[in-house]
Amino acid sequence: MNWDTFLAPYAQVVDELKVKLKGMRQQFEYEREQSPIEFVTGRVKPKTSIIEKARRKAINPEDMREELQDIAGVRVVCQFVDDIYSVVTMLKNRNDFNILEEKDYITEKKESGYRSYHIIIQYPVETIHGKKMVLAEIQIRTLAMNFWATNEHSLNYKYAGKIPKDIQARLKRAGEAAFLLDEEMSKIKHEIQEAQKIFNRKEDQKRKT
Ligand code: 0O2
Repeated sequence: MNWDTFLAPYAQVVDELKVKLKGMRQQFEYEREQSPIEFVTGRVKPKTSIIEKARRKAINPEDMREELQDIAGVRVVCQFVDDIYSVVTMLKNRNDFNILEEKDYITEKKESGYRSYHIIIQYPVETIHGKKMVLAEIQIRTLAMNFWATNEHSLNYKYAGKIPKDIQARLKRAGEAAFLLDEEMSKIKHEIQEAQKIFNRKEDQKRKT
């Protein structure tokens, strides 16, 4: 298989989605409204990870496009938990892709302690051979959930998926602490947003003078 040709439409989806989601954030800024989106990242799954995942899930190479949903992955990071659901609603109202599946790992966290909201979409990409429908995964999570997931991902890499039991237990406790942090911050969301508005106005004035 020619990997460059295989991955090209995925790279295009990631680039296009990043532009669109960052654009949503900018629109909130232009309209002087608090954006539910803090930042957006994206990546195409590396070849070795695709091969490893296909092997682990016993997927035939010719079925990879249909069976592997996260070759193209975009991550939306939010300040507060309810921002996640605002982003989900905004994504559902868009007409430029179809939503195939939603996974709410926030109300139902994973066994590892992982929390995040996943949306699997089917995204139309214009290629030189015509339109191609490409699967992509959008992960939406808070800064605290992202901090936890990034650390857990590093540990999984270090221990090749077999994190020692004592570290696993600590990670679970850290996951609960991160969620408690999210809940506490949600309770003072309006205070924080008021403060951020005042700060932004001051910064704006400084730039103009
Ligand atoms: P990477 O390196 O991020 O690309 P499966 O891999 O079978 O568990 P499935 O069915 O493909 O999962 O879908 P799921 O559960 O929605 O997970 C897809 C992606 O979500 C993962 O991709 C991770 O990015 C993230 N994720 C899911 N569970 C966990 C977790 O317990 N910890 C962390 N840190 N991330 C998680 P990949 O391919 O695993 O990895």
